[in-house]
Amino acid sequence: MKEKLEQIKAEALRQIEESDALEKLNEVRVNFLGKKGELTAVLKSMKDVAPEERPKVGQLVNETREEIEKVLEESVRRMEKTVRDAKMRREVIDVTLPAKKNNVGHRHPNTIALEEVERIFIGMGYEVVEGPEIEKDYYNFEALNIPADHPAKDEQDTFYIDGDILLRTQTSSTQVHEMEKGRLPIRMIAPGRVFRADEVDATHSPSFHQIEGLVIDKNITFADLKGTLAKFAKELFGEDTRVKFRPHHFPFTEPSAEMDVTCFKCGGKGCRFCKGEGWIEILGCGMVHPHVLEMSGIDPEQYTGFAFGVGLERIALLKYEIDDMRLLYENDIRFLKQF
Ligand code: 2NM
Repeated sequence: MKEKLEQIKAEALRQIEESDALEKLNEVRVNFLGKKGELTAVLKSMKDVAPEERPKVGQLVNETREEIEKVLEESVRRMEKTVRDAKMRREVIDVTLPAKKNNVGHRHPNTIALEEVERIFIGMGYEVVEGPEIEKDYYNFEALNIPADHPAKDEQDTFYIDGDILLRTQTSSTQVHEMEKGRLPIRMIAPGRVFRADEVDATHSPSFHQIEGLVIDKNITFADLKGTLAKFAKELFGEDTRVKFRPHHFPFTEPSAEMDVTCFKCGGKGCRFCKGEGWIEILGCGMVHPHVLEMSGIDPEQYTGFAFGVGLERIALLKYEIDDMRLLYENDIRFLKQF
């Protein structure tokens, strides 16, 4: 019996020695110390041992069990430490490394300028309306009183897609859609991307942005136009800004004008910024042509209105004193993050 126990112990220790994983050690425990294990089998065979020998054999079995358990515990502890050490090495974090910089973007100067213009007109009760960039010839030209032989319709100025489908050259087409809905009065601005077949230079791009405004109601006069646009200029460029209207021509307004603002750098005295003029041209405007109203189903005997158009890039360039429009489109972070 003693020999048998020695054998079991030797075999258990050998298997413990050979184990290279916690699962294997557990197998050894089950095989030798478990309910159906070898030592338990020895205890069960006690009935074959002479009664006076039993306490002695029992003690031997217990000693063997304790020895195996002791070695097993040690092995388990050693193996757990090895596994833990390996995990520590694998998951090492260098807390002295500088933290990753969180690069938060911000609005493009065009967007800043657009939101500023929108804020001003929303404050005066205007709605912001967007329309399609692809338009029918009718909405871009004909409904705006621009005749078939007008130079703006030339293929050199307009991107045609197919026959009478084109990329809008102004956002007035959005105003026409709004007038056609027949919901009066109208107080709206139409911001958006427009397209013209221009070569790229410091002041031109084949794709740029416009904000056009339209007011239609009973008894709207040129005085409303002047008051509204003077207020707009003061909000945008400062309270001291004065405005001046010069006669102009647009097919869709009559009379038409261009509006200048006093240079916000020199206050009108003349400086490098305004090229010594004291004035800076800012937008085109006029009273909506009666024929334009009529074509969209509005009775010009009952209703009158004014409209204006301003280039978004022009405002962004002026406001942020940028001298080349291309900078707005190159997406150079070093440039953009200054605003
Ligand atoms: C401008 C200048 C003057 C304009 C006209 C209209 C409409 F749809 F009512 F006829 N919308 N925008 C207009 C008038 C645009 O841009 C320089």
